[in-house]
Amino acid sequence: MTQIWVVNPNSTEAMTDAITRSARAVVAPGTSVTGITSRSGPPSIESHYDEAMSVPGVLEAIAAGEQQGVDGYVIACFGDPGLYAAREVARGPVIGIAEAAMHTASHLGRGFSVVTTLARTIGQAADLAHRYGMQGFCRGIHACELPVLALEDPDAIKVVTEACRHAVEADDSDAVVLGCAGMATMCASISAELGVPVVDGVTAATLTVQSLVAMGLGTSKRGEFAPPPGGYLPGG
Ligand code: 5HY
Repeated sequence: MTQIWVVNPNSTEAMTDAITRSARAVVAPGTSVTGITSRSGPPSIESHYDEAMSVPGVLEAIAAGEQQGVDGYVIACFGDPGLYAAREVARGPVIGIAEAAMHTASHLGRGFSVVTTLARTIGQAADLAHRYGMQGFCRGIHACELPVLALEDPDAIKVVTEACRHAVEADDSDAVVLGCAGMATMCASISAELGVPVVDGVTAATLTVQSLVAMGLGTSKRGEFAPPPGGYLPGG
């Protein structure tokens, strides 16, 4: 049995539940998905400050997973908070939803648009596209101007769908990357409505972890992602 932990860096349990359902819906028999809610992250992550505050909770979760022999991890927040630090802690693969969604979208067309929550996070998404070598594919980053926790409102899907429609037209893009874990449950509906591939990072990252584990691949411990030399981990 392959054991994947999907770590929600924010502390909102309802969001973890929705994220976990999305991940469980796509994994193969023989893979188990456990949703983990950060014990110390902010209720939602929508600024540099929130992101920094979320990192210790992510690392604590990864450290606990290592003690339980977890095979791989998803960091289920679009800023990929603590991704590289988590790789130092984990033996198996650790994949962020932004990196997974962008890489997946790059296989589906010449260019994609990212649709995120608040405009203030556009710079962070642009930094990530750069960090992952996705500048050549990322044609634009757009905000729907809904805060993360408002995505749970029944009307939110209409707002996000219209933002995606606008993004595809404005950028002349072939695919959309959803810029928040809270949009995971909207993915199929938006794709059907717009007629272009819409990529949710939660499912993309979960299946990437599953594939890497199936190939017997884990985080390289040769250099940068070797265990942290001080050995200090949050929570012990
Ligand atoms: C996320 N925040 O995926 C990010 C997205 C954002 O709490 N989960 C959060 O809005 O930047």
